[in-house]
Amino acid sequence: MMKGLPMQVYQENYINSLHTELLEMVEKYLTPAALRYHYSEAPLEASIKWRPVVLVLGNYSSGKSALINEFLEADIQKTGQAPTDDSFTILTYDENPSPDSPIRVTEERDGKFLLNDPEFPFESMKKHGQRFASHFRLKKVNSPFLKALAIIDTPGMLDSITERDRGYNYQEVIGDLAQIADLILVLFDPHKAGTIREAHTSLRETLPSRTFEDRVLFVLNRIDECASLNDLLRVYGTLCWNLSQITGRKDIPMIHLTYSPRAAIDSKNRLESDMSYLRYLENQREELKSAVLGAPRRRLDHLAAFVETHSERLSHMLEALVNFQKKRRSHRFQSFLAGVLFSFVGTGVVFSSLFFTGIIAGLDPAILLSAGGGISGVFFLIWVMAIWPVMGRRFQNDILNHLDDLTPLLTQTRLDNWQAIHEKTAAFLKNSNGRFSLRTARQDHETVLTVFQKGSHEVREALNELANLSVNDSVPGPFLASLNRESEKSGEPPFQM
Ligand SMILES: Nc1nc2c(ncn2[C@@H]2O[C@H](COP(=O)(O)OP(=O)(O)O)[C@@H](O)[C@H]2O)c(=O)[nH]1
Ligand SMILES: [Mg+2]
Repeated sequence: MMKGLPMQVYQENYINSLHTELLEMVEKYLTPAALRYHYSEAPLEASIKWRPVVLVLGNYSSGKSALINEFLEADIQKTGQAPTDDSFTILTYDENPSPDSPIRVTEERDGKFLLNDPEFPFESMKKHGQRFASHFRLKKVNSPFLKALAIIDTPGMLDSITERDRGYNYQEVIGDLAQIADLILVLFDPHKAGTIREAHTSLRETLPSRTFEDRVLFVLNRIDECASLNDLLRVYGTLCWNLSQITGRKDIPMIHLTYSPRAAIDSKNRLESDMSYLRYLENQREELKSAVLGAPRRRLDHLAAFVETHSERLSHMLEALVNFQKKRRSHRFQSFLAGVLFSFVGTGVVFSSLFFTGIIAGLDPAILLSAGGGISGVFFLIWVMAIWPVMGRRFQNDILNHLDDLTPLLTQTRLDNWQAIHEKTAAFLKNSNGRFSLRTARQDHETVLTVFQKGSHEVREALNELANLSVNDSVPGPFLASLNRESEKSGEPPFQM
């Protein structure tokens, strides 16, 4: 480690250089092949080269906007009891205002701008249409909290409103944003501690299963509205039960408990209830905050998983294409030979019939030879023009009908990968008519495979090293543990359940 550099700075530099390296790997080695074989329509890095992203989901009025305001330390997002804000808002940093100017929105951009500017990772979301575009915006804010990340505030999920009423497919939008996001907060409030099926389904469907657990954080918000500790525990229990019903798992995911003091100030029932338990949970907001601030670190994991997934899939696709091209080549060679044979046999048949009818008896051998050459040429031409293309088409259809035979699919991982690229492979073979260079495909396969085998390995080692460096990392502890830690500080007996 470099001497004289504070650990924090060293870590930041390490994260930055690893980030740059990973992006370069994608840009230099994966994207050219991905574009060439239509694995992807846009450069692969388009969705991941922007800043780390934190996506905030939850029911309407679960306090998403209020919590974000809490993080930003200013009233940037509108809050209110009724469904107040039906927009997706990207909150990102603006460093231009002088450091001592109050935290505020310094610039606003609308959806059309966001969806068309390649600087942002949202171009692929144009497909969600006009109605979505008009519910999509960006705010630049000079809050230090946003220095290294962007937050996406979302409209709440509404059980009563159908997809059609929104005018765009909410679940698909959430799915696309979730793929860009490095951290996803899913918020609940004590009043509706169970209605998150909509979010969960779209997250489950869009996030690779191995990243779901690392990327999603559950938050029980507005806990100041519980009348007592008992009430809080009841709500917590309900939420755990509902989560396990939805996730289908018995183990309970970690749930952060928090509330927004800014919003709680004007809460009515505050005086009537026994709020003493709240002070044990104050640290939860700080933990949540540092988990959110840890998004750049998560971005690295996200990137590493991204490189791993895409290099693995792309190399599988290339393996199939190389095998296809090899088969096509030997098929073409065989049909060429068949063509030669066909013209020889044809010429032989013509000659022998002419010979037996006596037409060519006594002709000069030189004339016979050139006539033979001409006839076999005509036969070969017939072959090339009429029969060869038919055989080629049959070969192509055969392959397309038995695409699974192109590569061995012996393990579940290979089966899963194949599922993800099967259609792309078929489409590429169909559109290119099988005309692509075997040499280039081989080289591309080698490059992508090296990225998958060596690159991913090196990245994982680097990430481990980074984990070992961690000072007081942002890994948040479970809520009861933090209760106990708090009581240790205050000298009071820890909670017993
Ligand atoms: N008491 C209390 N009220 C909150 C809290 N968070 C939000 N609210 C209030 O709940 C309402 C909905 O909050 P909002 O942030 O707009 O919810 P969103 O729809 O999820 O963005 C607003 O009236 C907020 O003032 C909280 O932690 N405690
Ligand atoms: Mg809101």
